[in-house]
Amino acid sequence: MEHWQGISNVVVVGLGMTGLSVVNYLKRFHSDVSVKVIDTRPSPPGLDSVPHSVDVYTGGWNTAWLAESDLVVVNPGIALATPEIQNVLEQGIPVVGDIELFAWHVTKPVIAITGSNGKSTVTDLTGVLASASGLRVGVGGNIGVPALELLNHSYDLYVLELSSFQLETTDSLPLKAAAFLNVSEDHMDRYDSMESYRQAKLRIFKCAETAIVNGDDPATAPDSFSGDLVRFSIEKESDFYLSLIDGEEWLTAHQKPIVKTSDLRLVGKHNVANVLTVLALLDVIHIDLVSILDALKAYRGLTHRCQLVEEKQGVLWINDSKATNVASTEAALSGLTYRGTLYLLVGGIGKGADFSPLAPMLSKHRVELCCFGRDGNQFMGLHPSAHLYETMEEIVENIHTKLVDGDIVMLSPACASMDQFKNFMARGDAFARLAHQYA
Ligand code: LK2
Repeated sequence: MEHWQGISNVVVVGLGMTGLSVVNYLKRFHSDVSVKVIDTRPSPPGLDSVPHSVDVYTGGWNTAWLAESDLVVVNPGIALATPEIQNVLEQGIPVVGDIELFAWHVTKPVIAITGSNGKSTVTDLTGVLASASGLRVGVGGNIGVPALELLNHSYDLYVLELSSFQLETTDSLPLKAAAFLNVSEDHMDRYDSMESYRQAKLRIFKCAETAIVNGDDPATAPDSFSGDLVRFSIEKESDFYLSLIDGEEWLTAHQKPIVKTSDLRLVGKHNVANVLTVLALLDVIHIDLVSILDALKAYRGLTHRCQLVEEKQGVLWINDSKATNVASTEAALSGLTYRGTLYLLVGGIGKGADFSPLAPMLSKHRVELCCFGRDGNQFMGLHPSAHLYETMEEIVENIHTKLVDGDIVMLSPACASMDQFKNFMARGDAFARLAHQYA
């Protein structure tokens, strides 16, 4: 508890699920500190659930509270570059995120995953398989349950998905193993370059015993690292790689074939890389890879990730709402085959991305590009078929009468959702409802 010495006033900046988890954690485990909350939104999500003993300031900043604090806990949605936060740092007051508080508290082994794409799949599957091996596993962080909420239960192992924003405010997370899956453009509204985005993600290795990196994406390797380095690759021989044995693709761990690609329900090269990472993570914490094979072969992937939500009269409706950047939509398109037309729904908050890499891919598809949301117009030049709409509902109302056997309607928007939805999950649910309604 040495981290808490001399701390009596804590200010939590930014509510929502994460902010609320910080408040509840402090109330439960540090009841002697005074907790205040600031959220610049007039009525932030989670406001009703804040305990009465906690003072809340909404609709702006309370600089007096910040100046009097001994510790500021910031939400991942708030940039450290925000002037009010910079001011706090200049006063010598420490600024941390929820994951740093988790790090100060946790005593059981932790593994963590970051990357531009695939981190939720790797986190979820690692949790599923570690559970199948008999461990009590707490899974959360940037997906599902906030990390601090996991501390309310007794687990043998924690598996955390960490975003670059969470890593920016984390200094001392002790990790048995940390995996960095890939880097592609995202969050260019918050980073001034790809390199600063990459550097944020590399912080995952700061206190890691083993670093698991992508042999096919050198940007995932730390510039310097004193622990064990483990590589996965689908292109070349590595610790964990895809090898061809008698004409069949096998996922291989330390030269030992573990599972055939054709025995996995997850499809696509990116998913092979995801599974190789999971095998590497489990191997580092000494889970017998043979014992989890049945569970691995049965795994079907995440909700909102290339999920078939409706199939009627030969028309497939696919929810890939989790595609919040360009590479993610590219991955969804790369494996897709169909007889008819692909109605692709794109748009939302573009986060300063360059969408032009989608154009050459779209040109290979029989596609009708349906653009919506705040930045939907940014997709209009990518394909001659592009139409601009306000909402997904408007799109489906317009296209449903021409859908025929062999067509696909897919939401894979390459954008964040918060212009029209609470998050990508709410967007995916809305799409699934439209699919059921109009199919
Ligand atoms: O950028 S985020 O890590 N996640 C979004 C993305 O990857 O684009 C998810 C997009 C979606 O559609 O769901 C992110 C995390 C937390 C955030 C955030 C973005 C919190 C937030 C705004 C944006 O507000 C918090 C309180 C601010 C006072």
